[in-house]
Amino acid sequence: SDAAAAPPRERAALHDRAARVLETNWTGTSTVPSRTLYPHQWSWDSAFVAIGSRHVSPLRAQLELETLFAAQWGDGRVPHIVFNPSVPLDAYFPSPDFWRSSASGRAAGAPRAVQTSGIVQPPVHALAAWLVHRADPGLSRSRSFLARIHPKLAAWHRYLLHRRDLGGGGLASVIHPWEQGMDNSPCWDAPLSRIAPAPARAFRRADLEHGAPDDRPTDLDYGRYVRLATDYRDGRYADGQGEFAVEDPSFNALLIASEHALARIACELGATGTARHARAERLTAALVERLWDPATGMFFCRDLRVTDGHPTPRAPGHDTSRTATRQMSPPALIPEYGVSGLIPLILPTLPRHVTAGLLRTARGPRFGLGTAVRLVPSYDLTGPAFDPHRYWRGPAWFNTNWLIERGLRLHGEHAEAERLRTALLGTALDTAFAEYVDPYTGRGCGARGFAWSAALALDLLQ
Ligand code: 9WN
Repeated sequence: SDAAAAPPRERAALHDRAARVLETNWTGTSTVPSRTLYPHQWSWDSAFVAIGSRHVSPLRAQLELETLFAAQWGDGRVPHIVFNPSVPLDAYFPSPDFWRSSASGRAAGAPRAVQTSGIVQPPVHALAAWLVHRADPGLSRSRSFLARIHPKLAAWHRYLLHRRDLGGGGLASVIHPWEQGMDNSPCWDAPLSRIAPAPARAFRRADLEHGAPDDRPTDLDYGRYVRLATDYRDGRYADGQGEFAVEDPSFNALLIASEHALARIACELGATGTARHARAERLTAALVERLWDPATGMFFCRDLRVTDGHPTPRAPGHDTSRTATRQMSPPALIPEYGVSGLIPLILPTLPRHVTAGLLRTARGPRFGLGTAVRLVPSYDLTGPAFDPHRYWRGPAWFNTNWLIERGLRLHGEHAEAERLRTALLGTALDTAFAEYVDPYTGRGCGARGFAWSAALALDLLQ
């Protein structure tokens, strides 16, 4: 169907159905990504949900972010999951008894009142907060929404830029694939291959009760996810010591977009945004310097634990790790074309040759934008690991396509943005807001009634 160009009645139907998904997934204080597969609050999901729910209830959108930030740790990190205590422990793995945030996270300032995970997710929150404010500035001012959330957002960014600059080049690193949000992307295959998996008997996968095994990460992936998370927890969530450390283009592009949003928030609060904008500029330069490959026209992930093809010795601690990695020769870019490498398109001040190169890559055979596919895939259509149904190894996702649509519009590619918007809305309606879809056919995979699919469709309808 062609919902964007559709008559008002179909647009109204799409609006109502999307709003109903958000209503169904609302718990009273936040929104679950899926009632079956993900029954707690997820960090970047909540940011995308707020971006959409602001069109239905600006108050709810504010509460969504406030609930998440109520679980912020003392060191500034925003946990990737905030657990709902009324959900049974076995409904999702890893559960609160795995993370043990209030015990193992004490040194890092984990909250006492709520149970959370100890890793993070992409920092879309300042961008979301700014968009939520703009949906109803009167309500926002009357609740001092920005004034209350601004210091928390600032602490969150401070954590990422100081504690997570593990490469010493100014960018934030992720220390687990779950942090970047594209769990089993082929970009992680090389760095994950060095991780000894936890034995299968050490955990029970609750996801397989709701998702088809062929659409989900493998047991071997899970063994490695569990190993990394266990080591981080047992190290009391101190940063800089783990065997996995990657600088990712999408994670950092979202951080930069959020820095720009924080600048606007600061201005709205009567301060100056100049320093923030300047920092966003410096980060953009670092992103290009460290992750851009001019020869291929793509941003790649940088594996900080490899130098010239050889694993580097593990850094003993945070401060020393910065000096240690700086003295070594530059670590390796991972030559896998994940959609993460296209997300910097959302940045307003990329050098013109970079934007042009990215657009060429997006329209080329690897991503098929405007030619081969309905929606942009999560991974290289021509790559050996491509699988149109397996999670982040090929399927198209609504959040990444929403970001690319935004990037296209930002760079003046209006016709292409409009085509993508139309395809996104049609696919959302046809699949009942699937979690992800086959990029060629648009057939739905994973959960239905997935919150960010509905929320971002609502946003695109405006
Ligand atoms: C692990 C909630 C989350 C998303 C991620 C997506 C998936 C979790 C999982 O679901 O990850 O965090 O159990 O697979 O990959 O992007 O935030 O929707």
